[in-house]
Amino acid sequence: MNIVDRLSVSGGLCACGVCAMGTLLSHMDDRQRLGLSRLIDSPRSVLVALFPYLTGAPSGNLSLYARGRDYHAVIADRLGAVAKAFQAEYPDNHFVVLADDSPLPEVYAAACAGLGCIGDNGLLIHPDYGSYVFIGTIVTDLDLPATEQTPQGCLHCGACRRACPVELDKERCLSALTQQGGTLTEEQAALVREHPLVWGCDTCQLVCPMNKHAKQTDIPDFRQSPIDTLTLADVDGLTRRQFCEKYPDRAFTWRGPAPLRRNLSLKEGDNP
Ligand code: B12
Ligand code: SF4
Ligand code: SF4
Repeated sequence: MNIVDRLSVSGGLCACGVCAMGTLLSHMDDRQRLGLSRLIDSPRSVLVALFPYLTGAPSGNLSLYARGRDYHAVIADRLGAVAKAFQAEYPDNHFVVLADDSPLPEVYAAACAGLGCIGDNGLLIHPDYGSYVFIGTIVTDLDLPATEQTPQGCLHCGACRRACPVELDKERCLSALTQQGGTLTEEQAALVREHPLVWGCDTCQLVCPMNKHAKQTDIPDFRQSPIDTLTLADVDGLTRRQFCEKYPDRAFTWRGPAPLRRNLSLKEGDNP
């Protein structure tokens, strides 16, 4: 069994591939290259794994990505165990697990590893799971053959751009706006008030035809004890510590309760 199949089997993953570091480096700026050089000497290959997270109907006011266990922890657990096994087998090589907080342009890495296409909404779209996938990587100084396959591309149908409240302007993206701290401008506050969610944004994914028949995830961490909705009463009066204790291991806790309190107040009619 080759290393990609082993990653897939031992990590319980459905979609894995390899991107040659040389190809990825040509899409990285100096800051990203410097960040990578601090993590590993002479990186040669990037093993890329997708973690589907769709569990069911989209009702609720939290983004679909933030409803189950925090994906950073899920990816660290799963890819960490695989990297440990590889390390034992290749003691002279190095294996660094990364997810999200990573110098790698992960969407591009996943496309380069043959796992999907990049949609006009900036997201990686897998043929079966659509864009409802997280991306995790293992960077290694082992030379691995790159995966060669070209999945179906984005239809360029324009549905995501038409549905997006900010015309896919990533500087004004509602995902960022709902997660950032501080006071919002009037224009920003109006956008949040009209937005269906209080954390994250799924609009450009919900309208994407390539997500119409997206398969649901089998990963138990994303299926168990989902939190779909929060109310102001859930977060009001909590210190950051109390908030993190009340909602441990969730992707919506890292900024503390303030952005959620502000967003919920805007939507429930109070002055934040
Ligand atoms: C920063 C970031 C964001 C920022 C983007 C801010 C900005 N000004 O660029 C914000 C908070 C908006 C964001 C939102 C989301 N993100 Co994000 N994000 C990242 C992160 C950490 C870095 C991306 C980046 O800036 N790379 C560096 C720049 C230089 O790369 P780039 O080639 O110029 O462009 C990247 C992005 O700008 C983005 N992009 C490209 N075009 C567009 C267009 C729009 C409108 C937006 C918003 C983004 C976008 O995709 C490129 C590849 O990463 C990556 C993880 C990673 N390390 O790659 C996750 C990542 C891209 N995000 C992810 C997710 C899940 C989301 C959300 C779906 C969460 C949500 N439901 O609210 C939204 C989707 C928004 C969207 N349409 O892309 C996943 C994507 C999985 C997938 N299927 O592709 C990633 C890969 C994290 C992970 N490990 O799974 N994100
Ligand atoms: S909505 Fe259409 S244009 Fe946007 S990512 Fe999906 S297929 Fe591509
Ligand atoms: S996540 Fe929301 S605001 Fe951001 S690009 Fe997609 S639809 Fe637009």
